[in-house]
Amino acid sequence: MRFARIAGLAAAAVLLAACGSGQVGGSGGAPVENNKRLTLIPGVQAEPFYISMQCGAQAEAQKLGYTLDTSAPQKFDAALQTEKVNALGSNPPAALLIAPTDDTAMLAPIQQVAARGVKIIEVDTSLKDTSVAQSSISSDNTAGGQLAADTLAQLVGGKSGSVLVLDTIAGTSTTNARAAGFSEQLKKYPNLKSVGIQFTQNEPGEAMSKVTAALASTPDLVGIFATNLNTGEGAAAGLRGAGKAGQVQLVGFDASPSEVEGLRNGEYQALIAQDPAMIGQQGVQQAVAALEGRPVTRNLTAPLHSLTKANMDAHSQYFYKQSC
Ligand code: T6T
Repeated sequence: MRFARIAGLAAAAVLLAACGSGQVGGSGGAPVENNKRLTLIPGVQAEPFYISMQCGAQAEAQKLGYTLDTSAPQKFDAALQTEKVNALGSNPPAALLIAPTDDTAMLAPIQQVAARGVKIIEVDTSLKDTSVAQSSISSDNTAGGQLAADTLAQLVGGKSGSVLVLDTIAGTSTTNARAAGFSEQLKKYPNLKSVGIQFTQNEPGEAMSKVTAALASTPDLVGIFATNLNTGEGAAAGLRGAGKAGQVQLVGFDASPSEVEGLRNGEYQALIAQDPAMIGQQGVQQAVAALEGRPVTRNLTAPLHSLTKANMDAHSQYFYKQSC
């Protein structure tokens, strides 16, 4: 039984916000008095990770006397997310909490909103360009990938074999960092050989096909690291379909209801759970600090939690929600 907790890292920098209380948002950068509106644009709608984030953000906004509305794209896709950003229009919120779906393609639309005086807070994913956001809150995804590699190596034990990594889309800062952290850490285990990182477009169906193909082409496959809930759900389905669930060790990321069920029934051997509600809560706190002229922390790291079948019921507070 193992329960690992990666504590939040300290602030990298402190910025002093330029504006006074709730005084931003308006076309052409014109201040709008008493703008107490916050908007959350997550990566995709109706996904337990972002629902949990929204729950944390909403509760905190209410506590601090702000409103928070959520505008989510139908798919995890930069073009669809850009439409949501552009739709903020000429009467934008005072601050935008956003999970950029692409670390480069989302720069221009977010910059345009920032140019109108809207405070930008990155939640979960981030842009490569660090000059636009006042604050970024996420898990330590590299460390999460490393933890997944150590966990998988422990599960496999002394056996030799191949390991597959399922990433989502190139340009997704979080899952790309998890895959890289995992691959680097795996080098510490000479009995385990990586067969590479495969992209799945964040589609469970694609992840399932990759696993089915890997099982056919790699008879010594001993483990899979799925970098998020969609890749995990696809991997679990692929293993189940081939009758290999529980034989090939599956370490997933996140803790969606389906993943939690899979952990209980032996399809996953471990899950690295994030704390999306805390990411949302801290995102709102940073937004409000920026709006009210208080110090803002440039980078905040939310904790990760390693769940196994043995410890999961004692840590059910880390399971993601379907509704608040
Ligand atoms: O793993 C989360 C999130 O951290 C990542 O950036 C994208 O995928 C999820 O939303 C889960 O599907």
